[in-house]
Amino acid sequence: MKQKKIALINDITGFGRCSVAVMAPIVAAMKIQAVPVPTAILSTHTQFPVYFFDDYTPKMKDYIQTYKDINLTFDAIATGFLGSEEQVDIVIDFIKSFHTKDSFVLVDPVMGDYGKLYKTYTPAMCNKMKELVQYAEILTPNLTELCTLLDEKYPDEGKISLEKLDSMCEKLAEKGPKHIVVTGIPFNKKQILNFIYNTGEDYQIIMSDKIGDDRSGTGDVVSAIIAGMYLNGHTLYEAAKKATTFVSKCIQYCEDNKVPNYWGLCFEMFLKDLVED
Ligand code: PXL
Repeated sequence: MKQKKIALINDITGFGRCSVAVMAPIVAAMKIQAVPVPTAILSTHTQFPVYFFDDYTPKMKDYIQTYKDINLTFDAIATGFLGSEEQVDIVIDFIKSFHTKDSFVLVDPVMGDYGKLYKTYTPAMCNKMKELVQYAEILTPNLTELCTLLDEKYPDEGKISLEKLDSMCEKLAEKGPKHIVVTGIPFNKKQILNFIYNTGEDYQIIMSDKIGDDRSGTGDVVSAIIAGMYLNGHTLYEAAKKATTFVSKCIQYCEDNKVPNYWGLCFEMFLKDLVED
């Protein structure tokens, strides 16, 4: 079988386990070749009190041009953290150049968490992200991102009904993405809800136990597993199920070993769970 390739358009962050540093090893465990396309280089992610941030926007066109020159092809394109508005246009151009009928685009609209946008996220960037969403076949927002993309208020304490989630996903799907997984929705003090929307089908849900506090980088682990599983021929439900089981195991390990929340998930300990024959 021909080995598959995925373009990871995302930042490279040294410490904190997020983005390419997380996604590349995860898809590699799933026998997929990762091709990073850096959007920014950071020493630590933006949830740390200090971080070095080098916006890679001015370099991206030349970087990507060489892939056009060698006629490189991808089986999937996954986008994550984007650092500037101009960068979104570069990503859209990348998708127009490399997306084929045999490939898919997953957009993780990394914008914020717990009802708040990240520090680097301006209202203009939010509008640009809405533009990018149109090019996604799979979208993996958290509840904050889902609300922001639809200009809706974040619900009090993150409490939201399944019917409301269904209608919000339907509204977002009209803009482009056929498949949406809303990840990590606070359900009650003990559980987390993951909501799966496939256009034209009934919604599905996956519940998982809430273990300790939220941990940064979790969304990147989830989107990598969903992209990899989907690329390997699994359904979105199977992909989301694998992602939630894997994440729970990693978080339990982090809790047991008192790993600080900002250090990301110790996914390295469980990579073998992702290997399929
Ligand atoms: O995990 C999301 C993410 C990715 N990249 C950078 C971040 C964050 C979240 O804070 O700061 C640089």
